[in-house]
Amino acid sequence: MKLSGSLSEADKEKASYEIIGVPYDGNASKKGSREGPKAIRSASQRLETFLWHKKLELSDLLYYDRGDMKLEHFAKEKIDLARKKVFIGGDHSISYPIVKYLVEHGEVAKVIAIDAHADFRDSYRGNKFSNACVMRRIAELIGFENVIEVGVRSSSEEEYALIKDKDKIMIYDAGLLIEKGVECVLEEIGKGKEKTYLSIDIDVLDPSIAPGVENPEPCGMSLESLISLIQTIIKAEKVVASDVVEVNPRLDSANGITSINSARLIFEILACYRKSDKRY
Ligand SMILES: [Mn+2]
Repeated sequence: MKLSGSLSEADKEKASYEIIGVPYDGNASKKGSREGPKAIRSASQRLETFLWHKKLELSDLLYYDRGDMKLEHFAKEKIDLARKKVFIGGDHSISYPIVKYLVEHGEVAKVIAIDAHADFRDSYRGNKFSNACVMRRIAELIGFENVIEVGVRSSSEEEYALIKDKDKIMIYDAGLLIEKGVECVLEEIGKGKEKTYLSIDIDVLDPSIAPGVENPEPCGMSLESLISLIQTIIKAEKVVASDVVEVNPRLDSANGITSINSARLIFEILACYRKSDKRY
């Protein structure tokens, strides 16, 4: 099953954007996010392909869902870099090999993470590549000054001590977004010309609307605020790829609301790509 609105196999050459599932949860403590891509594709079928608020038909966005990729392929295979991408996780650890691949191919120099958690542990339960360490590994790879975290409302004291230094990591935490509104990120975002990767951990949403996650964190964002934040970022930055990670269907409510909200979020990302695309 493809994401709703995807071009058919026969028409894939027309695609401006590409969807890739990464069904991997090897670095999560609670397994199940490997089922995320399948659940999100299935949930997307339950939504209309006409986005009412934008008066936009999804099939007009010209994207192709190429199916799933194994994580190890990011080290071995050649990935077509001509099209902007959305990766569907998978636990958050998938962002590191993807970013590493894109950095090594000159496609990414900056990473913006939208997440309830800082994910800045050096190691978690003996695993340096745990989903709890992913932003630390990315910061070590691209430089701490090239990482921006948005929506954070949880970390250990040790992580906080490391990242509170403003010269190291720019953070717009959950409190700041509520106090100043999501547009406050424009103080920092959109100033450079670097190609950017946007990583979205679905647990940034409030657990009441995204219960299907490994680490639900109270007092999260509304879907409307998150969409508005993503629109602000994609309008201002040169975002070449995004991911939506940490959807765990095994922990979701019976109506699959976490997958439904994630499918909708992916539609919104694609619509933002199209809007910021000078070809249209
Ligand atoms: Mn998280």
